[in-house]
Amino acid sequence: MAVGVTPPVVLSVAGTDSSGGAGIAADLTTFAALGAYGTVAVTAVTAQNTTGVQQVYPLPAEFVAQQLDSVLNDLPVAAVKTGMLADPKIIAIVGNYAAAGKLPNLVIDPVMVSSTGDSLLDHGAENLYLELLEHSTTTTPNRWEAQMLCNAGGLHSFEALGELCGGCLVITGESTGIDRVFHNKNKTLLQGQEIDTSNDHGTGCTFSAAIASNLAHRVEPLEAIIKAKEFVRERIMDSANWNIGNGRGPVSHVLA
Ligand code: PXL
Repeated sequence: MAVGVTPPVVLSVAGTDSSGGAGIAADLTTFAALGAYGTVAVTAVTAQNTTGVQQVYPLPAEFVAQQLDSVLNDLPVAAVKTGMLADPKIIAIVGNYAAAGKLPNLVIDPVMVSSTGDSLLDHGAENLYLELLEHSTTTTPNRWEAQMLCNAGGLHSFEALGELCGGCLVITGESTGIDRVFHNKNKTLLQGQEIDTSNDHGTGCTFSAAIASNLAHRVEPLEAIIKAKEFVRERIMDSANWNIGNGRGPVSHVLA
């Protein structure tokens, strides 16, 4: 067997999902599938399954900071993605690290609600996200999250939100399978097809983790987004007929 080359390191700042489909589990498997080495700073532990979120236990913000220090002080992190940040103090901590330039190629998935409709962010914390977005390379809200961010910031259009973001803004799922990207005052529509499945638990996490992996491999942001969208489409197709749990099942991350 040939000796391997060192993979780029990606950091996931996100919550756990006991059902294994979203959050840290989705991120680490996606990083592995795309040839990146995954590290984590856990923000919250959730008790959930495919039918819903039963309980959320945010970790102390200082402990999230300690995990960030432990990873960043040793490993050569090439890209970072944030998922569920759970509470305002954790968003503020991540914002401080981003402002200090410690979070390279930052992909922000502004997680607010789960695919089952359960809240994953303290109410009122949306406006703290707006400061964090200035430091992002790519931000990946779905259209409801994009609307909540606009409402929190008194922004009257998705274009205005795009201008506030540091890099690309991708608004996912605006209509069947189509995503809209705002970048440098340009707008690009990414076409897609609707896939007939209820197995979509964790697709948002997989998408942002794939973008971060591609950025870590030095792919340019727009291309990183396009490739990630194709990756997610393939993964959803692969698990479209899986039967795991009674609710919205997970997507396949690594099996081909
Ligand atoms: O898909 C959003 C998300 C992110 N992070 C965690 C989650 C979920 C959805 O369930 O559980 C931990």
